[in-house]
Amino acid sequence: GTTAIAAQDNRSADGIRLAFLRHMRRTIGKPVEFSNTLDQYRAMAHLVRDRVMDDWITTVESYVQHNVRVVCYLSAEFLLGPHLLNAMLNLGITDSAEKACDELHYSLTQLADEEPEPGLGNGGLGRLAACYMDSMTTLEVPAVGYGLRYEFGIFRQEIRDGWQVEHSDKWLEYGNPWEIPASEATQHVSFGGHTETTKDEKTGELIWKWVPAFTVKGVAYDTPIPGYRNKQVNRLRLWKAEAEDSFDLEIFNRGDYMGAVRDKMESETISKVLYPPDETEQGKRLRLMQQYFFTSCSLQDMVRLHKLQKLPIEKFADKWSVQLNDTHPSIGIAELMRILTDEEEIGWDEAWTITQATFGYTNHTLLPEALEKWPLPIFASLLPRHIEIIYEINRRFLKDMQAKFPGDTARWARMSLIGEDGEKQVRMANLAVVGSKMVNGVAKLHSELLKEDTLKDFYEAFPNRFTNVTNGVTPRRWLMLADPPLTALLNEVLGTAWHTDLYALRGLEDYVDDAGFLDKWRKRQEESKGRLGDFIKRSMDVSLNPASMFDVQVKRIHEYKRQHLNALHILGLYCRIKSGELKDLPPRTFLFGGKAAPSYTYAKLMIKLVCTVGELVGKDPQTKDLLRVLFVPDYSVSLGQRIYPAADLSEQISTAGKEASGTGCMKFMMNGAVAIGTLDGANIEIREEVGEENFFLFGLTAPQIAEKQKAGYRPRDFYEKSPLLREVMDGLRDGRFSNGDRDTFAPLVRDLLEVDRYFVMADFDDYARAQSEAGKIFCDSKKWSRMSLLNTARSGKFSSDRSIREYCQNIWKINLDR
Ligand code: 26R
Repeated sequence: GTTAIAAQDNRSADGIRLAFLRHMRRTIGKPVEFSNTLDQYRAMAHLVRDRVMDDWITTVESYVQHNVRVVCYLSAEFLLGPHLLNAMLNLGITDSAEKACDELHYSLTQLADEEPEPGLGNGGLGRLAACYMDSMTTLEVPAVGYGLRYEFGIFRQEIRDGWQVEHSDKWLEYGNPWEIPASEATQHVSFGGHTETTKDEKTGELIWKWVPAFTVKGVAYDTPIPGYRNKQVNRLRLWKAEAEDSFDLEIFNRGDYMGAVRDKMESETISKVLYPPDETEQGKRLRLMQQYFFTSCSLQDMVRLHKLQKLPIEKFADKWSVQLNDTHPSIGIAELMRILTDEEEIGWDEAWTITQATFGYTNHTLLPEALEKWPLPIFASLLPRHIEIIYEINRRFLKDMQAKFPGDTARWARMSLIGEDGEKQVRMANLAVVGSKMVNGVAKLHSELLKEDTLKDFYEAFPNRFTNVTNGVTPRRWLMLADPPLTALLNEVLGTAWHTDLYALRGLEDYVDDAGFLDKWRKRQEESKGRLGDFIKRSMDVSLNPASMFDVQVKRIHEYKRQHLNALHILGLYCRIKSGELKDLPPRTFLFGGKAAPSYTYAKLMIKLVCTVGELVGKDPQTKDLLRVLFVPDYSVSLGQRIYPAADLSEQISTAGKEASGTGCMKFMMNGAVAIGTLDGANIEIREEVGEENFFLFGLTAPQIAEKQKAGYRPRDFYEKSPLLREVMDGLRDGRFSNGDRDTFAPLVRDLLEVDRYFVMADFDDYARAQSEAGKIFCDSKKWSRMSLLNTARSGKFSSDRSIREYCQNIWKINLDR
């Protein structure tokens, strides 16, 4: 009836244009002819939000009505990327919005470029959380994402003279139309102080009481997450820390103005800024405060909603399935125990059963330095009640282990929640495993290594608790939004089923021997490269050759990801061109992007190395038409959306056994890039899907690396054996590539020849071999297009829809065909 017509009009070009003009007047408050592009973006954002909100209301109503089981995805990071075009895509209003913009003489993409990116994450872990929110909503899984509303997200990166310089990210400066404060959800979180016990007069049982030193207020900000064309909207609830009373009037009246605001400032520090994952001890206390703050707010929120629906607290685990995105929220296990025993007065055993049934833990890293451990003094002073609870969990747990593995004291010590090597520490991964019903890794190899190595003792104690869910990425953002021309081509030949069933891309295989189609495929790829070229010309004033091979490595800068291996290989090409050994190689454009943790000196030196190589090959008349090396600054979600579609070759070259999964590899694959990579993380499964003939494999395997490590690895042996590697390393040491500067890279050269924790020297020759093979095949454009097409066609497995289905089936026990 009439509502249907209204809804229709809502989504038409006319409806959008009128709504735009209305928001320009009422929300922005400007005559439209005086508005600038930022105003226009904001007006557009508001009208799109209105349309998301309509669907939100109906979703919430249906959840309450059906008393559904809810997934709570707890994550310290959500790296969402820009909302505007994504929300339009999911609502299905992009065409109407484009038409409305045409009529108003605006460009929709220009408006969209005004949106500051919410960079509330560092890399893979945060971006995975964002992809999973998209898929959960698209699959109609009732879900809430819980995290922190950082005032400053990941720093903005500038490259000055080849070095990384960090600037603060003021993403909230001009307001954020995508969030709505939820005043009813405000929580209070305590810290510090001490605990007391009293005896219950009737039962004689001990009652524990926490007398905290101070309390901080948690204010909820909700961002609606729309599903793909299904009128479903889930909630991302991010907590902002505020002082309980933002202003102490009494102190103020006494004339102590600074004192009056100090309390407010200190409380607000908790959600001030995103932590980069670096190894320094600095700021540990604040990081723990962040983790407890958002986890406690989130669990209290669940309890509040549970009671609002008049459900018995004993049934908590039937209603809520809480997934821990790495150990960062794992303090939640002790917090739920505290709420159930201290506040709800449930007995320990029942509380423990509920807690264990509630949590699932996903591990995202095997690097020992990234496994979180808190020094006991810091932990106990901030969370005196929780440390008691953890000791009690540990006492009971170790008693079980003593029964299970009699006499094996070394094993008990390894499994204890409290580490005693040197200074006492709380081991968060151990707590997460002990307090969860399921534990998973993020790719097959990673999950195996967890069982064989990192969490071996726990696997032997609880074999049924361990499983794997290979990561995935959302094809809505990473294919449809990132590459509209490719999307149009796929729609033309396959229809639209692949939007929500990525395996349907297999249909492309029918065209793998169709010369006409392969030609179309190649042209489309060249156009993508042209679009990236235009952007780089505009933003960096550098011209790229779209006929050259685009060879891309974008990801966080880290030794284990080995951007320096890539750079050393380019130096190898440079040397071979200079010596006349290499003549007719296809021109290549090497693109790098990614941020280094501010305190990670080595990673910053790797950026400098890439930039130095770029300058060298770009200036030399003998190489400048054959090799181009560009470090694109400030890599982000939106930059990724521009880069993936333009890539020919995808660099996935981590040391085998170190990259838990990797997800960039999946975005490249969907967009038709061919990978060069090691047998690591998701690469293994990508190669399995696409076929070994469509993947450039090189390098030592994880078992070979482990063996070399045990036998005593000597990187210098590889340097001595390989003439090319020797030329490159000698050149680097002697300043041949850096205008005679022998100092800058001396630490890097020394490390690679003496230590080389990540086997760069050992893998160099084989990497160069695989690279030259890739170069040869690229010259045969038909063969290359075939490989590229098969990569897209066989990328179905790597949709985050598949991952979420597996979580529902194996971990959350949610039935998807309701
Ligand atoms: C403890 C603290 C210093 C810290 C360490 C590491 C904080 C954050 C991290 C980030 C880690 C956990 C991370 O991002 N891991 C990545 O997770 C991706 C999603 O599963 C994987 O694809 C990727 O391989 C892995 O490195």
